[in-house]
Amino acid sequence: MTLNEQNRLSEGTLQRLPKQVEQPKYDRTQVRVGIVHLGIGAFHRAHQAVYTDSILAGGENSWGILGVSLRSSDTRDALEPQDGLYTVATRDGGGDSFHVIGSIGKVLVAPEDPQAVLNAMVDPEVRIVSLTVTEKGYCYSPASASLDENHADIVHDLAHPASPRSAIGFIVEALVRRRANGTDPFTLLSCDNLPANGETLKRVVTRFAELRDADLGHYIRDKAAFPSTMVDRIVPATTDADRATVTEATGLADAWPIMTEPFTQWVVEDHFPSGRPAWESVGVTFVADVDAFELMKLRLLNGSHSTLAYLGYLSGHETVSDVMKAGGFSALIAAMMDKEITPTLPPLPGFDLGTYKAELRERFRNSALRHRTWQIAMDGSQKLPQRLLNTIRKRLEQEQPFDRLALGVAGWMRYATGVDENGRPIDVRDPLANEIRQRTAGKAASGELLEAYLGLDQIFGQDLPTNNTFRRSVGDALEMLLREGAARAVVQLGS
Ligand code: CS2
Repeated sequence: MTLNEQNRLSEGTLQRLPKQVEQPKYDRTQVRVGIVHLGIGAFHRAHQAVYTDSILAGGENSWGILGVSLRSSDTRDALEPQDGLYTVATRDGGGDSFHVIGSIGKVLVAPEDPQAVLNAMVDPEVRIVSLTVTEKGYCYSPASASLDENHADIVHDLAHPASPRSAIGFIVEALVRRRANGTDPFTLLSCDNLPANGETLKRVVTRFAELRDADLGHYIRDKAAFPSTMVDRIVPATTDADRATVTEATGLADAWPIMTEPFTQWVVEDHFPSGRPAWESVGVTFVADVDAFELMKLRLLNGSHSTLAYLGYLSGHETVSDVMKAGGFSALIAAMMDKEITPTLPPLPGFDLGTYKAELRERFRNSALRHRTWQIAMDGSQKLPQRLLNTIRKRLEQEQPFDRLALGVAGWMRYATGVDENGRPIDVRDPLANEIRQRTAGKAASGELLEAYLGLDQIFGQDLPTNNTFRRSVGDALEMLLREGAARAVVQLGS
């Protein structure tokens, strides 16, 4: 179906939705913006925007979301003609359900008009600025999680603070303007998959502020709140086939629907001095300290995901559910979770970890979701430390083996060389892709490749490259991958 006003999802066509499609039951014209969200991608629209839609439906109308794209105009171009409305399709073996979400009003594209974004962030009614800008959006060095002061966007934003490019630059400039107006800071809510994501955001934001002016650094450190969060929902990139499915089911064309799984979880540190929606009434868990939840999720879910993505891609599988069906993978992941990751996790009293892990593996098997290994494989240099390397550090401390985690790391090393097991090019998307290609060019032996990678201290830090146990374990795994191929290596380590 081609998109035109008559057949497209919008305020004007909502009444045509079949009754099994849920839709906003509140008056959207009465909703006021209370949250500015930076990085209005699919994950935010499947997660925080859905919880907030339920808040608006419950009558709290001062928590509408204004979305900001920091780079491309795609999301705005898709959602603006739809009055911000979009469909969330929830899929599993039991069939699909559809829900039109109305919590996002306007979407701004930062590079087109940075002042409009700053004006929105300065509005005293805005009490929360939330972020899903992915790991690389924090402009930090992944191993140390501290601001990369040489990052091109940071250099730019320090030189031109009034017209920033990075999320960090926008946040600090907006806080400066609020302070000048006598408006309290907003609460900063990181919803990215980083350990201690609130602390990390605070570290990079205050460092950036300090570089602008020492007093500003103190002000932000003392006055702004940065609660940490654990976010979880699997959200594959939307395809044209997904658009067709949604159009057929709802009768209305949607330029950017979201496909996701039934599972959703959000655990948040309860520290919002300027107020927050009653998200606990719509399924969000508020806790005093989110760290143990975050480590559990990053190491078990994301660590397994990345391992499945690299080794699965190299074995020729397109989606995570295909990988889970292939020989040895399910056993590898189960053994990695139970034997290597679980002993590194801090205790979570009352939490049933066994059920959590079994559910995770079921979620990976959801074949109604076509979650591509290539999608998860992106940005490995930014993901590896918190997903696999910190777990390995803990295993080293415990003097315990970590062969499967090492195979995951070796899988990334093999993948990021940019050539697959049949000699075909891999489209490696990673901020360090070029540097890696240059370092590894012409190196075929596992020892040489390992050396080339371990020189990347922004990923491996100072400690791992000089640790003999680490070198041996990852070196052996890489050697096995190069000799046997990923599919056979997985079978060998899968018990
Ligand atoms: C995935 C995550 O793309 C990736 O790297 O591991 O996006 C994952 O699907 C989410 O964290 C699930 O909550």
